[in-house]
Amino acid sequence: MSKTKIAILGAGPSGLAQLRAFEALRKAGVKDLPEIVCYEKQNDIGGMWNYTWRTGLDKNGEPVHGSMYRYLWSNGPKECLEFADYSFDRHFNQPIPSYPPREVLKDYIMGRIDKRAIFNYVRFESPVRWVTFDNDTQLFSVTVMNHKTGEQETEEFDYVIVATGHFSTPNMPYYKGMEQFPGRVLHAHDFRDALEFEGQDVLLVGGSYSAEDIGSQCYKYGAKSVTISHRGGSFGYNWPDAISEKPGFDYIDGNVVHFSDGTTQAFDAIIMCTGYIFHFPFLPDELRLETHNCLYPDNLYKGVVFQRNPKLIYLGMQDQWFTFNMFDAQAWYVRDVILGKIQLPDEQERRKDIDAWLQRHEQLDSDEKSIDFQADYIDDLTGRTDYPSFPVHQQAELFKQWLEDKKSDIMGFRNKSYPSTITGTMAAQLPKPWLEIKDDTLEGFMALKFKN
Ligand code: FAD
Ligand code: NA7
Repeated sequence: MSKTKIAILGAGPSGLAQLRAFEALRKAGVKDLPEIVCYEKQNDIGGMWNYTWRTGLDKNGEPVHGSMYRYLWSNGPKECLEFADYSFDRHFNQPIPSYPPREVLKDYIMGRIDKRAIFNYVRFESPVRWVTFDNDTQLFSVTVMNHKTGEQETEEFDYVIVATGHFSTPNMPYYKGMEQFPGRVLHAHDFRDALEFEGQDVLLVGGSYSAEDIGSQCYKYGAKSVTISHRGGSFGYNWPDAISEKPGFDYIDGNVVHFSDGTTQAFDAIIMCTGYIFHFPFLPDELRLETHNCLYPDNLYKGVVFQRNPKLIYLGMQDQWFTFNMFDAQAWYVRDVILGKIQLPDEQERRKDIDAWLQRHEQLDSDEKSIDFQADYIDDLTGRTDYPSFPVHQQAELFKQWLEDKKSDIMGFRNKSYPSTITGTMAAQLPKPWLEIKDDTLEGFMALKFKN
């Protein structure tokens, strides 16, 4: 009998979790594991966590995947994303603060990966171009552009696992007058360096993470004023004097923005923090997940198995309170489904399960309940595999504390420390406030004299 073949699309945290799930078995001496190929558009693993100065197209003419920017620090406590089988203490040999910068978090995420083993599976600079499924052979054909050889390649697989992320293709609305605005109009996806906006009056459009974080960054790095236009209401934060909130806006006239409350204001730049669209240009209609950013996309059994074709898997498609440990929980579950250790119920039973989660999802009316919902979802998955159990509900409580800390001090929440739910160690404290620490490099951060 020929070996089962699996294609993993993307080597970001989700795709890597899937590779690790199989690698864990190989290391344990399990024989006859499936053959795996992971196609990655970039020339490295790490997905969104690879900082790139590029915007627009990459060196191969492919859309740049990265939306992360310089000076990005973790937006939630690191204790909420700590791996059960690889603690921060183990990686850094000392307690570090709860909110590390991007490079530090990336170092941690990569620390537990056996690169030599993982690199064997990954074909870099190989964006997936097209996927089809043949009902007769029950096989997928995956066509990729191999930029290293300059040739397109097609291979057949039993399973396809889509792990291409969903915070990369901008949702860019149009407002009348944008084309005549004299300053820069950019999407958060193309924001790289807050220093560009030093001394400027900046408008941020959006009411979620990107707006609040890029707004805070611009303030930290010397913007003259920061205004956040939030069509859905207010953040409810105590912003410093240079940051203010406005409702939605109707149009732009020259450099003046006309807000829906009748007020007007002139700006030097507009940053559209209006979120991202789910974009799978390599999938035909019958295989494509259609959803928006939410905690439980429809048509995914257990949040991962595509309802119309259970040999097609989607990882990490949820909006994310939890990230890395949720991807692990998904990857271990998917692995065991593929290996036949977990039997999928029939289509009708799967539908019932999806509907039960969707019903609960519809009733979520607070951040606290949403956090518990995602913690329950993770619990449901980990209970079905041998993934080391971890105190996901304790991590949920930390997330709730984080929400409170943001409300009481939006510019100071990153100075807080929380205990690890894995080792019990209390995080170290920053030696001075986050607002005053401008160097976000791994070396710069680790050279800070943390207080215990
Ligand atoms: P991604 O990291 O997006 O990886 C997807 C991979 O697929 C990429 O490597 C990409 O190159 C590849 N790919 C895409 N298309 C193709 C194709 N056609 N063919 C082949 N390969 C392809 N999470 C946190 O936990 N903490 C944070 O502080 C945090 N901050 C964030 C800040 C920003 C600005 C953004 C955008 C996200 C942030 N996140 C944060 C969430 C982040 O998305 C996840 O942590 C994580 O990166 C998701 O992993 P993923 O593998 O699902 O997707
Ligand atoms: P999100 O969390 O999807 O939020 C997008 C925001 O953009 C949200 O507040 C939307 O308002 C707003 N939006 C969307 N369309 C419009 C239009 N047309 N006009 C005005 N405002 C609009 O995306 P983020 O980029 O903030 O965060 C994504 C990830 O990046 C996150 O997980 C972080 O880890 C980093 P609405 O709520 O629909 O009224």
